[in-house]
Parts: sequence; C-alpha cells; structure tokens
Amino acid sequence: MMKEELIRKAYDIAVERYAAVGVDVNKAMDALQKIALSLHCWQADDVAGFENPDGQLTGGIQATGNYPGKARNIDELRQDVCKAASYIPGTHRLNLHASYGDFGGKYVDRDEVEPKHFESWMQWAKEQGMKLDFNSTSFSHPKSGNLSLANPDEGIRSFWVEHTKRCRAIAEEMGKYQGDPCIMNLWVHDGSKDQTVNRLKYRALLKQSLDEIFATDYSHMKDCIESKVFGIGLESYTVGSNDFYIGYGVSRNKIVTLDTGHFHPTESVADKISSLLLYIPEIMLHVSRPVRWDSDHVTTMNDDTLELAKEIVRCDALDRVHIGLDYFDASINRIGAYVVGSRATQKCMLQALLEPIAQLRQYEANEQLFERLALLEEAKSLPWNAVWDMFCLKNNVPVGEDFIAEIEKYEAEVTSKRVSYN
Ligand code: RNT
Ligand code: ZN
Repeated sequence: MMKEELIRKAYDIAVERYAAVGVDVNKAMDALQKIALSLHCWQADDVAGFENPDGQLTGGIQATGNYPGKARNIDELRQDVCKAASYIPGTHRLNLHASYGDFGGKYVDRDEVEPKHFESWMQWAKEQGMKLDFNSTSFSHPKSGNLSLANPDEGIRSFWVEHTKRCRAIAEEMGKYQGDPCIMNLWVHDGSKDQTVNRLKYRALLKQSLDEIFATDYSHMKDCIESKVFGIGLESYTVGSNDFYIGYGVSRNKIVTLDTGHFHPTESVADKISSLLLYIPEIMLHVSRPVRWDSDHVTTMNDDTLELAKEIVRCDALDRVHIGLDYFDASINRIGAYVVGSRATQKCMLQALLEPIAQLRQYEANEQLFERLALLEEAKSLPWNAVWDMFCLKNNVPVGEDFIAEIEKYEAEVTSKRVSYN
C-alpha cells in the first residue's frame, strides 16, 4: 500500500475512534492550522546576531556546542529559517532580536537602531508569508555588564532605555507593515552573581526604566515582559524575577512572557496560565526544555509541554496565548533543532485539541474521580499520531521521520560547506 493511502486509512479510523469519545477531529485540525508558532531566529546562529558575529555571547546565556554549519550572515540565516519552515506544517512567524538588523556592514550601536535596519526583514518576511515579532537586545554589548535597565549609572541606564524605546518603534513599524501586531519581548539579564544587599534599589530602577520605555502608546505592536530565575554568572539575584514582572504586568496591563525554562524545576508553568489569564490581557510563551542549569534545550513532546498545551486549550485561550519558541542548541544540526522543537510543540497542541474534554469535565463535576483519571490515561494512547500524519500530509510537509533525510541532504549540500569561524 502507498504511504499516502496508509495515512488516509489510519486517519479515517482515528476520526471514528475520537468521535466515540465525543471529539471532532476536523475541528481540531482546523484549530491547529490556525496556530502560528513564533520561530526564534537565534537558533540558526547560536544567538550571535549581525553586529559582530564573532563577539562573545554575554548576559548569563550560553549556547554550548560547536556543530559545524551555523548561519554566518543574514542570507544564510534566512535560507536556513526557510528550510526549517518547509518541514513545519502551517504558517509561522519569525521572532527577531534587535542584534539581527540588516546593518549593511556598518556598526550601528544599540541606541541608534531604527526601523530602516529592519526594512529588508519586513520585505523578506512578507515574501515568505511570515509575520515578524521582535526583541530588544540587552546582552553581548560593551555596556551590558550585569545591569542594564536597572543600572544606577544614569548614562548606562538611559542608553538601554533609549535602545528599548527604539525597539518598540521598530516593532510598531513591523506591525504596521504586516497588518498584524508585532509582539515585542523585553527580557534583560540584569542580576548579580552573589549576595545582593540593594535588591529593592535595582528593582525600583527597572520599574522606572520600564515606565519610561512604555510611556509611548502604540497600536501596531504589543509589549511583553519576561522573567527568569537566574542567569549563568548571575546566580544569586535576578532583578526581573517572576514576582516583579507579574506585579508589573498586572499593574500596567502588559503581556507576561512565560519561558518554560525560567522557573524552579518542580514548578508547573502550565498551572500559571489560568491564573495569569484572569489578570493580564494575553500571555506570551517561550517554549523550551530546561535541563539542569540550562533553560534552553530543544523542546520535546514531554509531559511539561503537553500539560502546557492542554492548559491553553482547556482555558479556551488560543486567541490570548502566543506561542513562541526559545532554545539554542549549538551541538546538533541547527535546522534539525528548529524542526524537532516546532513539530514537538505542534504535536502537543494537537493532543490538547483532541482531548475528550467534555467527558472529562463531566466526570470532574460529578466527582467521578477514578473515571476522570482513567480517561486521562486512555486519552494518551488514542491515535493522535494518525491525525498528526494527516496534518503533515495536508500541509505538504514530510510525514513522520522523513524530514531527517532531507535535513541531512541540506547539510551535505549547504551547511557543511560553510567555513566555521569559531
Ligand atoms: C534568556 C531569555 C530570552 C533569550 C532570548 C535570546 O534566558 O529566555 O528570551 O533566550 O532573548
Ligand atoms: Zn526566553
């Protein structure tokens, strides 16, 4: 039997199997089709950017590994992102950092970035049918230090305020150009390696900086703010902690970014969704996979990601939760990393959309708790994978593991030929 015929057969059986537990598979497929992931541009080049690609990555983040073939310039990065996107079903967004501007070979300092440095990105994204999101960049700069927006030195603080204000103006132009709001994430690394005695002072400074940055109202961009537990070399104190940004987000009506790698290991990020949705307008996610000290391993279809996806669907919040990816693995094929993490996230979303939620809710309401647990367990082995295969087929992307050989081919023909500078 032809592979396609097999996929269709398995799909038809899955549709019936799901109907028996009250789930409409077509509806789930349609919903999945509408979910645009925001792909992080920085997986392609280990967060190097185009200001000074040989410069050091600072700010408490690290990309470990030295796998050959990383993108060395804007053209290669675009080519790689396109390649990755061609193996990810659906239409997705691209999330740029300010350090990835098209600077035309000149050094443009962070307090000088302008929409014109992102014009070619906007045009390119439009040609690809992709929308853009954006990030200010506080790290990997001579003025980054340990404190940027929370720096008591007024010269340094205002430098970063200016940078971030300019980033919002760039995001506004992107949003206007693409006819869809550009989501701008603000994450700063500010923190301290060891015991800190002026915690309140730095947090007050960060609050002040944010108020200055957000003073201008825009209508084509949305702001989000991202917390963290600790950075490498900044282990004892993080100015922008979870409490800090939840307080700020709630009081200023800002989107809060939940990076799944930025919480204590036993904390459930999934459980935060329903609380936050009651107090803030929207949520941005950075879906990642924490492993020990590293918050940025490639996303997989693990319990954490599944629970997160289920909570979004159970809260009926697909239109209020934006799903971005954030990991950087320099030890494996980088295009492969994009594809594995994106497809894993989509598989989790699909399983969430296929959950027999009506029946589960009824059990819960009736206090039929064995029944609830039993159906949750059984649902794990319902044939969601047949639906996933069909989704890939419909979207004209490789089904199952077929993308492995294709990425190997791209590696042999393209990325392995790139001379590494590191
Ligand atoms: C760092 C944050 C942040 C970065 C990107 C590169 O811990 O997660 O989102 O990963 O800005
Ligand atoms: Zn993040």
